[in-house]
Amino acid sequence: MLRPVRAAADRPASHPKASRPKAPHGAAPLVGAPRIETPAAHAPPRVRYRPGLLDAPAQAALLQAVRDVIAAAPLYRPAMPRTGAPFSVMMTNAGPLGWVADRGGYRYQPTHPLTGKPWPPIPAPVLALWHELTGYPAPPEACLVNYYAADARMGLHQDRDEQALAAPVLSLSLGDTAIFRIGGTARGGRTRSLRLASGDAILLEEESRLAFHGIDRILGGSSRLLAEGGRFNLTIRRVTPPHRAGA
Ligand code: MD3
Ligand code: FE
Repeated sequence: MLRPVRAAADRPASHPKASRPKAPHGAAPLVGAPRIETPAAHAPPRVRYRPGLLDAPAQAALLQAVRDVIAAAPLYRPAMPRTGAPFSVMMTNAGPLGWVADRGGYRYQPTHPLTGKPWPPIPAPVLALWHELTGYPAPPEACLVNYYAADARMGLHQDRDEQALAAPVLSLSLGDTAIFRIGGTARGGRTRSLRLASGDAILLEEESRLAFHGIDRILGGSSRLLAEGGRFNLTIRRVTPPHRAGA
């Protein structure tokens, strides 16, 4: 299974007003620290990180599966709700449900916003990795494919459009290395960063499931996997609670 780690390279709070004594938690309580905050709400959580999980043949097979998804459901550029400002990241999905963003908001829907067609099925190797790494008692419903050109970013956000918030989220990276940042469940707390390289997997569950996170930048040219350069990230999720097992 995945090994829980804490990443190096802790950073100070990006929000200047967020600095405050840490809430007591874990093995190192601070004497006299305030007891009002939810423990760890301002601290980056543990994440289960498996660097280099996928070897070169597995990365090549997963990349081909991503190409097949894009052939059926082309990458499109989402837009921010209300403002309509374009994302720098391009997206598509596989699975019965796909995550979309447009002026109308963020939501899951069964069809591609431009073609109107159902999303293609989640590729078999992705389903196998979900079951192997999560042990979750139901299949995923959404596999969001993000494509980052070298200048793309994703701002700090929480993923909370899913009803099945007790289910884990699995992320798989292909291509150029990304500088990933993760904080606590409260905006403005401490964050730390982690490099996500081609073939790495990260599993977000429990305390990390509602953590703020984002992609600060892509290290252009750091991988030769994609002929066009850039990075794919697959984010695999359960959206609706399963009927029998606990969601
Ligand atoms: C932490 N994607 O699609 S993957 C996203 O690299 C997203 O494309 C980033 O954040 C990417 O929503 C980060 C790692 C990840 C995925 C889901 C998470 C981290 C997460 C859900 C909760 C907490
Ligand atoms: Fe996210």
